[in-house]
Amino acid sequence: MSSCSEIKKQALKKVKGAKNLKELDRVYKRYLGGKGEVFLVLKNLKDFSENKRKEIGKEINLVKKDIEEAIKEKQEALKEIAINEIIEKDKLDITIPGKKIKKGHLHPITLTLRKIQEIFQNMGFSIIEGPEVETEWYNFDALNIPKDHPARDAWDTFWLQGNEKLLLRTHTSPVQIRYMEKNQPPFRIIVPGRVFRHEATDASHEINFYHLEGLMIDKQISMANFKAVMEHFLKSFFGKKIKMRLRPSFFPFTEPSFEIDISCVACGGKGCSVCKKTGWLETMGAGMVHPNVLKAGGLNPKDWQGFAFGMGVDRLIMMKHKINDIRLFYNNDLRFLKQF
Ligand code: FA5
Repeated sequence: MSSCSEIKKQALKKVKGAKNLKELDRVYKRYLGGKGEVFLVLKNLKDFSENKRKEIGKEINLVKKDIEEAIKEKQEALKEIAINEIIEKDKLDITIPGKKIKKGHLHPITLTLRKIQEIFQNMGFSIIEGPEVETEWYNFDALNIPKDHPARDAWDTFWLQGNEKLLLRTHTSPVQIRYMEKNQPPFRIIVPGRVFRHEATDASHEINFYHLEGLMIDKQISMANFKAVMEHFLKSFFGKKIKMRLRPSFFPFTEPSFEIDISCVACGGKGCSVCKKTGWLETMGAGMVHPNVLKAGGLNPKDWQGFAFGMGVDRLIMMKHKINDIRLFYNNDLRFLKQF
């Protein structure tokens, strides 16, 4: 059995050297536990004479008290260290660069529609929408295309099953009539939207694509006004160097009618494979609104006149970005879409 002073010396040394609470607990058990060193001294007291018993008893109780105090003190210190370690581990380092969140972006058609809308809004045009499911009346009859008229052949139509009179609109022109019915001129509107045609798809034809219609009605709106509006639009969209020309054409809902061409964006008008050596690219149909259309919209052609136009948005983007297949817009191929 070690002497009391030896026990105290060893115990305090071990308390001091304990690196964590677990180690300290082991020290406690060794010296103050049920079968620890202090216990052994107390257990063996009976073997001593009364005087010696008193002396050792007093001494070992003091040793026990000192060890207890030293352990308590060390326990506090180790607890604080442990807490600081946890805080340090969980500490938020605001200087670490954040993780980049992968963001999607708008489809090229949406981006282009927004750009076109902005140009027309700056010229005072309002943006109007219409239904994609139309009646035969708005899509054809009201636009001066009566039943059995050969002009209907120009628009291969998806008729909705079970109802001969409903169809998926083949152009955004029906919104001309819908707007005239509810609004009194003067007005100028554009109508962006999805249209549908029952056609075989190829590099320049889709069955579902986008149109942007335009309509301006007032007392004295002329083709000169149209030319000015269109020239501003095309130069804003394609760039100042673009040249524009009007070419006679036919649409039942305009008289006179014309096609708008721009100088080829690929060769600048010299002639190449993109423009089929003509130097020109077709951008849209247009014309002065036919009196029958004004009448169908509830307006008197003697009081009002104006122009209308309709462009294929997909084809405009194809020209601008030199895209050679319209189907790329609808295939959801990220390699293509990420380029915009
Ligand atoms: C029309 O649809 C007329 N409503 C346009 C118009 C409005 C003329 C107002 C006069 C006044 P067209 O069928 O040509 O016109 O179509 C307009 C444009 O849509 C074309 O110039 C072309 O760029 C685009 N387009 C036509 N068919 C397809 C198709 N299958 N896929 C993609 N674009 C097409």
